[in-house]
Amino acid sequence: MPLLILQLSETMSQETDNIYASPHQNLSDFRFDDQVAAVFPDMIKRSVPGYSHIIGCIGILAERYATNNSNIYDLGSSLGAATMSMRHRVTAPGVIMYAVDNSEAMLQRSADFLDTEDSPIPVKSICADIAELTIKNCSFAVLNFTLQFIPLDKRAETIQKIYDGMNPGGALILSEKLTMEDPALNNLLVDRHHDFKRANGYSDLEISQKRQAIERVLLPETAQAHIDRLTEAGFSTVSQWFQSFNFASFIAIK
Ligand code: GEK
Repeated sequence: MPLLILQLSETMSQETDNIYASPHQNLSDFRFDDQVAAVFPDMIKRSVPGYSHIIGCIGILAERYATNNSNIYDLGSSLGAATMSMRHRVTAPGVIMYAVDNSEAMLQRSADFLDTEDSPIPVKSICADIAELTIKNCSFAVLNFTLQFIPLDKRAETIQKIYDGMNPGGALILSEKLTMEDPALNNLLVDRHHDFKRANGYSDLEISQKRQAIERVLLPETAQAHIDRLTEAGFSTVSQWFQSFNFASFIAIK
């Protein structure tokens, strides 16, 4: 295992996700509450193909784009895996990192474990809706599987705000679950994603209950919809740099 991923797995909680292992009579919508925060590292690694790879690459990209005395934003930071990856790689002096999430449960745990790290880069944890956040003097921003939880009608203004608060030459990493325009390809990739979850130990019951709980909360869009929105906001270079099944990541450079 690469050193960074090894460190992240060792530092974060090792609790196994079995939230949907037994039948739920009344399935409520998925929420980032304390129960989810407690098992989050296990849940995301077993559910999102390529997650650990993307986290490692976010650190490498942040190192390239961070400029002296600028701000870096991890938007929807959960337990701070991307923040930690960036903190391990960024060398530009005077950088301040902002870990932003609207789940108190996530942010509390993330602050606890980022505090245990010895680093010259300060991290400010902010409990806020990223659609309401002020972004300024930004050299690098991360939306790693977060925009998909923002209501569709708030996504354009959220991306616009990031663009407006970014310095020229800065970059945004946007990772998302996708829906494919071609229905046959979409079914193929959705099924392979479920195979990926089965291969990681989730039962058919867990997969179907999680799917039901999350379908009104996580609203995926096509790759083209993301590319169009980033381009309309003003980013001059927009490119998809990663995909595994129906999970992808984009880079947008101002
Ligand atoms: C990682 N980026 O480990 N404002 C702020 N936070 C939000 C909002 C919002 N409006 N909506 C959702 N969130 C992380 C993984 S998880 C992805 C991101 C997943 C937060 C939510 O509380 C959760 O912590 C995160 O976005 C999404 O690299 O679970 O699939």
